Amino acid sequence: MGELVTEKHVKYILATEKRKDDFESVVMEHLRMSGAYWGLTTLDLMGKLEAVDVNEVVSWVTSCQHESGGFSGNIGHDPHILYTLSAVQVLALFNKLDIIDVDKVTKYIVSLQNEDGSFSGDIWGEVDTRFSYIALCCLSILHRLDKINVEKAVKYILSCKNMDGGFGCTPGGESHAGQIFCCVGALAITGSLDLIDKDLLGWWLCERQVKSGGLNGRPEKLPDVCYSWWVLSSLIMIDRVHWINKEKLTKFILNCQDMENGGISDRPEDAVDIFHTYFGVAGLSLLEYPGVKPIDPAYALPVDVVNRIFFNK
Ligand code: GRG
Ligand code: ZN
Repeated sequence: MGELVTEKHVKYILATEKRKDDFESVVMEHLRMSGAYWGLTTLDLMGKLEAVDVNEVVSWVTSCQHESGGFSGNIGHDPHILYTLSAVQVLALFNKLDIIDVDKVTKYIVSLQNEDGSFSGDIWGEVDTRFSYIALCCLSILHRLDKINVEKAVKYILSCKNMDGGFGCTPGGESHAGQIFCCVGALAITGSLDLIDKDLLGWWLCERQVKSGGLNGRPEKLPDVCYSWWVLSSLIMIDRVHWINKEKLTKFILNCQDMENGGISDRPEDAVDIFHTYFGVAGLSLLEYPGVKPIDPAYALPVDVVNRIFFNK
């Protein structure tokens, strides 16, 4: 196992941001806004955000905003709450939130809340606790949480809680670490973490660590670097991170690096991608790996960015 090869990862990310015609970029076309958030947040965590052209990124983000107030994954695509959060997060990284019409974005998110407190992802109506997290996170960053019914939003999230302590995507849905991050994050943002049975959920989460040190997303599944984020951030928010072996997890993530060309994969020897590169570095940040900036487990942004948003520091 080697160290974190920061310079190689920086090179890999910068090249990914520029590529337009290979397989990965074609697959990424419609979700480029999230790709930008993953890549840029990773650069920031490694202290290398200045390597990108701020104006170029910001003007592209702006051109993805629609009349409804929502953002799309790329120019010419339809708006979705997923890309609206990514756009707001990218602007937050660059301290450029003042260039957007906050009321317009707020109106878009408010329009997606349903009578039962849940949120749809876009006008087509799919409901998922992912969208509850995104709505709450986005409005909180924009200081507009008071514009939705937070009490109902929290009630809906609690209706997705299972007997095992975990959460699913809708009521009765199987517990999955990704959905758990969304529900715990949403409860953290709304100051409702006291509504969670922390020991029960902490037990389910720490059982995600397998022999290799990696974490899986559900019982009997393979470990995957992205769960270093979904599981670890949740454990931190409920104050149970000491229930896993941090050293073994650090080693697992470092073993998933492409030591030659940069980038991190889902598990050792697999092909790297920008998504797992982000979750690997973000995971190392939560593990307090030296040289990586701390990340906020609820907002998924560097702590200094979150402090700037809420404390004007
Ligand atoms: C700002 C970090 C951040 C997130 C925004 C999009 C979102 C909010 C959250 C997604 C949460 C989620 C459901 C993550 C899971 C992603 C994933 C790896 C799904 C794969 O599921 P399976 O069943 O894989 O294909 P397993 O690992 O179970 O075999
Ligand atoms: Zn994964």
